[in-house]
Amino acid sequence: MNFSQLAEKVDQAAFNAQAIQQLSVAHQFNVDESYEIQALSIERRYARGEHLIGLKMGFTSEAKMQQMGVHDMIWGRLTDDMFYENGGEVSFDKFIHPRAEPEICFLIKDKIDRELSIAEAKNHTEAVAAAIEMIDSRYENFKFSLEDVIADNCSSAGVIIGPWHKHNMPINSLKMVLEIDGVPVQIGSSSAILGDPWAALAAATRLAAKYKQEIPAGSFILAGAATPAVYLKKGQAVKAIVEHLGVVEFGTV
Ligand code: OOG
Ligand code: MG
Repeated sequence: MNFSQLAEKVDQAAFNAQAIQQLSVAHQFNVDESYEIQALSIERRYARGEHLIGLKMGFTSEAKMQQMGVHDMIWGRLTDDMFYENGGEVSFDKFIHPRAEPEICFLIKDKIDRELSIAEAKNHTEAVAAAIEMIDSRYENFKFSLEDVIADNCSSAGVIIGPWHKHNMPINSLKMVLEIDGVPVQIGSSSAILGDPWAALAAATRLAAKYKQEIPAGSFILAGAATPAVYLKKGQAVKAIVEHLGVVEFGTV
């Protein structure tokens, strides 16, 4: 199978919410090639009328790397089809086995097309917010290699963003809590994200430049989860509370 056929496989798995075997069981490809497969799978979404709304970083915390057994930073693309309003409902129809994780999101002010330092990245940022990412691996049992998960657009499935705050507000060492039905299920700190969530934004600029993905003005960039992700069920109230950044929440139906 060539890369566009592999891209079609992961894309169809996402589109039909039907899990598939890990690609790496039957096919060999390296990390750069897995980003090619990801780009081709996103092209299929664009062809269906979706558009890019931002990027997400993954495995930027020890907690996430431990949980998934993958030990390298990854990045994926977010499209408008994955966006849900804060306070709204998220229907399970589009998902296979969704999980939620508490995140920090950046709103980009000016287009970025090169690697930026943390200081430069701050200057390109308009605002920061608490967010919840929904991830939904297209692979059976949510199991994958580094190459598999990159090819699968890093399990990207949903993003819900809380109220925006000025970009110059301190975001280090903020307490981050994920609650389900009012019960805290994960508690972490924003400094678990590469020691400083801004470092995740700088890393996003480096990886996006390496793989020739421009970051448009107005994009959202997710810094990566501070805690392990939690499986969701229908009928739950899911909420992240981030110190100083406030609350982001949705219900599953
Ligand atoms: C891959 C996505 C990782 C994060 O925040 O670390 C990620 C996965 O865990 O399925 O989004
Ligand atoms: Mg994430």
